[in-house]
Amino acid sequence: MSGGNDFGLIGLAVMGQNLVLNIESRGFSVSVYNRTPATTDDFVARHPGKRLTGCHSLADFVASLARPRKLMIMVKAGAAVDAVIEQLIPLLEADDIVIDGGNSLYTDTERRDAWLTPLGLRFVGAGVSGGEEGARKGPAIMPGGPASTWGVMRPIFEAIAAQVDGQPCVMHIGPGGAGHYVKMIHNGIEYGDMQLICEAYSLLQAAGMSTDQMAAVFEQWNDGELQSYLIQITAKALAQRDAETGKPVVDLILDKAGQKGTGQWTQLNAAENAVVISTINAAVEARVLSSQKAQRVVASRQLQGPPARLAVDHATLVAQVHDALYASKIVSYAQGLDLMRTMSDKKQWALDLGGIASIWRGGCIIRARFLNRITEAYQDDPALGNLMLAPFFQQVLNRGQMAWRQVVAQAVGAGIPVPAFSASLAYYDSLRTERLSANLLQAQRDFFGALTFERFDGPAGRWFNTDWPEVIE
Ligand code: NBP
Repeated sequence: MSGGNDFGLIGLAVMGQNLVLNIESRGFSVSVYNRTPATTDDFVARHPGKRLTGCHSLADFVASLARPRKLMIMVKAGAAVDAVIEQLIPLLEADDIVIDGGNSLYTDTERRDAWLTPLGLRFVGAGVSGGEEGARKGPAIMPGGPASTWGVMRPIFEAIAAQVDGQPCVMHIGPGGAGHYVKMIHNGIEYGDMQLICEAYSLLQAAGMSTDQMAAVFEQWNDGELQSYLIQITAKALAQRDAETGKPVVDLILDKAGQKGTGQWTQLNAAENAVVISTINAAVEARVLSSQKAQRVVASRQLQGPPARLAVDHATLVAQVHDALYASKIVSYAQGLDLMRTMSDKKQWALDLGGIASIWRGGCIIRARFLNRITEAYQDDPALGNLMLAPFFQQVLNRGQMAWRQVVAQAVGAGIPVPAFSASLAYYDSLRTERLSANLLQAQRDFFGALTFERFDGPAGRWFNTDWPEVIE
C-alpha cells in the first residue's frame, strides 16, 4: 500500500491523546485507535481540522498507515500491551515498527522483542518521560530496539521531543529493552531527587521557617546550581494557598506518599547486580514508611526522641542544606549511573551515559542544569568509573562535605529523619575510606564458616584461614 498516515497511536488516555496532538502539530498525519470507540470519536471530534483519522477497528487502523508502518501502543503497562500486540500481529507485515511508549518493565520489553523479531516485525520499547505536559509539548524519549528503526523513527521522535540548546531530547538508547531500562533508572533517580528535596524541606521547617519563606529559598536555589524542574515546582507548591481556608496547600496534604512501582523495579535490579543505590533505596523506603501512617501515629506516642526543632540561624541552615542537597544529589546520580554502566556491560548495550544525561535535560521530571556537567564529565573521560571522581563533582563534594555533615548531624541530634541525606553521606564516606571495617567481617566469616580471607601482607588473590578458638556457650 502506498500513501496512508505517517503514524498510528493506540490508547487514547491522557498520555496518548497528548502525544497525538504533539505529533500532529509537527506536521504528521496520525491514525488513532482506542479499545473503547467512544473515546476515539470524542477525541477526534474535539480536534476538528487536524490530520487525525479515528479508527474503530485495529484492521482499519493498520490499513490506514503508510508502510513500513510506524505505530505506538500507549496503553496501561502490563497485560494490556500483550493483548494489543496479539491482536496486531495478524494485521502487520514485515518491517513494520511497533513502539511501546508506556512504562513497561524492561524485561517485558525483552520478551516482546524476542516474540516479534522472529515474525519479521521491529519492536521498539521507548521510555517517554514528562507526563501529560511533556507528552503535549515535548517529552524526553528513550527508544530502544533495533538500530534499523532509529533512522526511520528519528524524524518523528526528534520533531516531537523537548529541545534544549537546539538539541532534541531523544537518542537511540540501545538494543532490546535498553530504552525502557533507562526510563526505569530515570524514575529511580526521580525518587531520589524528590526525597532529598523533601528532607531539605523538613529541616527548614524544623527551624521554624514559614512555607512562604521556604518557597523563597527554593526559588532562590532554582537560580543557582540546583536549578531543576523539581526545585521549581517545589517553590510553587510551597507558595500555593488553599482557596477555601487560605492555608498553605502543603500543610493540608496528608503525609502518605504513593508510588507506582518503578522505584521498586530499580531497587530489585540493583540488588540483582550488586550495585549500591542507597539514596534511591532510602527514597523508596521513605515512601513506604510514610504510607504506614496509622503505625507512625501509634509509635509517635510510644517511642521517645528529642523535639524535632532546630534552633539555628536560618541563613546558615539554608546555606548548609543547599550544600547537603547538592552533594546528596550527586551521590544519587553517581549510583544510578553506576547501575546503568553495570547493566550496559552485562547486556552489551553500549549505553552512552553522557548522552543519556543530555537527553534528560528537557521534557522529563528530572530535567536540571547540572545534567550538563554529567555530560561534560563523560565527554572528558568516557571510561569514568564513578561520577563522584570527575574533577567537577570532586570539587563540589569536597567543598560541600562539611556542611553536609553538619546538616545530617543536626538532623540526627534533633530526631528528624533524613534517610536519603544520611544514606548519601554514608556512601560518600564509605567510598573515600581506604580501609573499611570489612577486615573484621572477613574474620567473622572465616570464624564460623572457614570462608578464608586475603591478607594485607599476602599476595592479592591468595586465600588464608586461621585456627580460631573454640566457642564455649
Ligand atoms: P493508562 O495507563 O491509564 O491506560 C489507559 C489506556 O489503556 C486506555 O486507552 C485504555 O483503553 C487502554 N487499555 C487498557 Br487499561 N486495557 C486495554 C486492553 N486490554 N486493550 C487495549 N487497550 C487497553 O493510560 P495513561 O495514563 O495515558 O498511560 C499510558 C502509558 O504511559 C502507561 O504505560 C503509563 O504508565 C505511562 N505513563 C507515563 C507517564 C509519564 O510521565 N511518562 C505518565 C503517565 C503514564 P480504554 O479507554 O478502552 O479503557
